[in-house]
Amino acid sequence: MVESNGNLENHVQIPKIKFTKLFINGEFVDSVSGNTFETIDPRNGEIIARISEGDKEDINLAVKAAREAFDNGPWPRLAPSERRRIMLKFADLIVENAEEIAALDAMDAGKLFAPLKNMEIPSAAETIRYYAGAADKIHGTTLKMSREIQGYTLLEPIGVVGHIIPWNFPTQMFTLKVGPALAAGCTMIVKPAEQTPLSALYYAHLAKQAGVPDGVINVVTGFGSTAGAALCSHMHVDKISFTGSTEVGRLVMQAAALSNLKPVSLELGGKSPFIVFDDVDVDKVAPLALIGILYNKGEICVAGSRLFIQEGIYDKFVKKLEAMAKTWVVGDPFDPNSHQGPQVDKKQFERVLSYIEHGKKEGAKLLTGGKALDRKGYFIEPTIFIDVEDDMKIAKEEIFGPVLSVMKFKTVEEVIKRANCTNYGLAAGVMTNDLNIANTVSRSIRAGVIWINCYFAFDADCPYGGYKSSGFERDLGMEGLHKYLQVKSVATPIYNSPW
Ligand code: TXE
Repeated sequence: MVESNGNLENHVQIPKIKFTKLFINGEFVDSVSGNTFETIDPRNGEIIARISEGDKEDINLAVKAAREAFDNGPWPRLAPSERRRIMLKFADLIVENAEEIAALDAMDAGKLFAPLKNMEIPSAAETIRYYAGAADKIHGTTLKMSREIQGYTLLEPIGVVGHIIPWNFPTQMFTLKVGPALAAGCTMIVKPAEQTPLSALYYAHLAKQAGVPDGVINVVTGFGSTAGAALCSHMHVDKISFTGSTEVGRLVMQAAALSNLKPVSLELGGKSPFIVFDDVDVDKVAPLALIGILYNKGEICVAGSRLFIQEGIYDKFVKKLEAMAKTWVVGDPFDPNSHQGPQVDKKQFERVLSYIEHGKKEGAKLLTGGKALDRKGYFIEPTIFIDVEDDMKIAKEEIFGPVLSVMKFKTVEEVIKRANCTNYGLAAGVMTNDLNIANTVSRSIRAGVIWINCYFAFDADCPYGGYKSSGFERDLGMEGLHKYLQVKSVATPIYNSPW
């Protein structure tokens, strides 16, 4: 690992923070209590800004605004092509402001500035465009129920949606939830993660500028156990779309069940297997395996955190990983040389370090890394454990950091069994040139996304989500739209039809 200490001021202008208040009914407002909380820069632990702390009363106000906008406002009643036009404008504004938004997410979440600006934010705008294109293609079906009865289905917006989003991809999470809900004609309240409130407030401002009517998108910043919980148990919220931890996913479902039985969709944690067979080109696949765990400093639900390598290439592959990890640059996310920034906050930083300690104690062999960087901020060395056993804590639990567990296997049957031996089921990677093995493993792994000879292949059109404790329902693709729609069946008699 190499540490970067580049001179950052030459690279990027750090923006002034413009939006720090709740966004309710088209206005930036203080929280009812007047309370604020600090959002912290993980590069140094310093305060970036104080943000309004929304609580139950603010959620009530936001839901009231969203309810009114849904029940009586223009958005669900607009011609779909008009919704499309406004959404396309919103996407254009995102692209125009990509540099500023990238700087906000980089500062708030410790994410690398360059990939944010050049890839993640443009792709988030594409997600809005994808759903803008879908807005006027939401069709029901016609049903010939019998000679005497004609039927059809209407796809209607589900209503007021609560989106609860995490901190690891503040931009992507905002757009992949807000985009389809807007296209469907819903109104919504977004509760961003307390660690990363900045870009969500910025997006609210851009959406207003694009012409999204007041009350359609509301953003309530604040904590999960207060604002988030109030949203989930609100009687006038029609749906919750949640991305976060499996533990909180359970609470979300419980709150939904105990209030108005609103449907929920959950995208939760993962412990995804990255499986490498003997026949691959090690020089090509090893970099993919490394990126599979270290992208976004391991703070990604689909991280390939369990690396299974077939015995014939195990030693060679491990050597290659070690060599690459030595040149991996950890440092300031604004430095274009950095490959990895700091963990999002002190809590996650300590959590990851405690898993590393567990790995050492459990007897896994440390190949690289294993500690924090000796500097301010929440930086952790890229850490690779080899000779990991399936039942070790580091092989079973989601670490959500730059920590890889490497395991050796012999046969296809064995690796399928071991890969599936987890409560999670979000993603898997299968690296082989043998088509039959690739197809067999893909069919056999109980996970929502399988990548064959690639990893992190995302697209707005490609649904993703989990099996088992990784959650249910899908984000992205047309599946990601349909969860914001209700199906209404309408039937009517036809008299004297000869057909
Ligand atoms: O998640 P939380 P945390 C996993 C990852 C990580 C761990 C803990 O393993 O290390 O979860 O992260 C809101 N009612 N993932 O503690 O608490 C909260 O305010 C309603 C995987 O940050 O689940 C935030 O907006 N909402 C994941 C969101 O839930 C509540 C991404 C996520 O926070 C709430 C993040 C409550 N009672 C963490 N409590 C992924 N799938 O990508 C909290 N929240």
